[in-house]
Amino acid sequence: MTKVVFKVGGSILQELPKAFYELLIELKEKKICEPVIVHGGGPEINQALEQMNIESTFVDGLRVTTEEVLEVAQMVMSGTINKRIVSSFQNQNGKAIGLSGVDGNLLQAKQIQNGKLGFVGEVTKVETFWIDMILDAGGIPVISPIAAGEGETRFNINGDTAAGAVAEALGCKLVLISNIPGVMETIDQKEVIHHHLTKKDVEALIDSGVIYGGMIPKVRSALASLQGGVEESVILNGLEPNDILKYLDGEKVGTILSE
Ligand code: X2W
Repeated sequence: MTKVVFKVGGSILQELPKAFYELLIELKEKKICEPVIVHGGGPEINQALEQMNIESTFVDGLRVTTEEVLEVAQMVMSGTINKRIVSSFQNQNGKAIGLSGVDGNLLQAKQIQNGKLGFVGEVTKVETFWIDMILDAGGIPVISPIAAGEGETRFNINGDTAAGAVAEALGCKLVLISNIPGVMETIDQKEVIHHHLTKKDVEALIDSGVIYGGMIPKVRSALASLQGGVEESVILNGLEPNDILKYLDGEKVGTILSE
């Protein structure tokens, strides 16, 4: 059965309807595809750091990760958020297994930018064995983007690049779950969706102001997933789970992004 990686970012998590989890369980049960979840958690890490009075800064969208920040990122993503997603699946009678990239060396990583960002890494290897094992046993893997480095080192990985790396390793599609139908543009007072954009198109649309505000981080995150190594990723609306079904049926929904 074909696998599909679904990236669920921290900002959409609270909004996802029960129907989203139901649909993914159904896709698996009906053997339409094997869902694999990779999640983020940026906003909740921010909140936790604030509560603990720990400062955190970003360079080009990546969180500068000190040892202290890493512990909080791991706590929030591999603990709270990962288990919340697992519970949401299980609440709909799905079988979900949560794990972080550290478990079984699922995601192996090395430091980037000579340590300028602290414990921020890029994925060098994905032990797909564990993912396949869970899938074969009838489970839905739910993966948090903390990765294993040399020895006991762990790295904080951007959720989108982690999802891209997992999709690349599995040789499968990557769906970025969003709360918009895709990249929209108003032409002749009508909202149209751009169904296919390259990296260049995206930059041009940002420059011309068509892609603006909250849409910028969304497309940038889609581009970041391409850096994870996947050939193309698609932005779909998680608030309309039927869009996922339509996409898998080959219908034109959402926005496909490619190099
Ligand atoms: C991210 C990981 C979480 C993430 C962070 O610490 O915020 C880095 O920036 P979203 O919700 O998918 O944005 N890691 C290195 O990517 O969360």
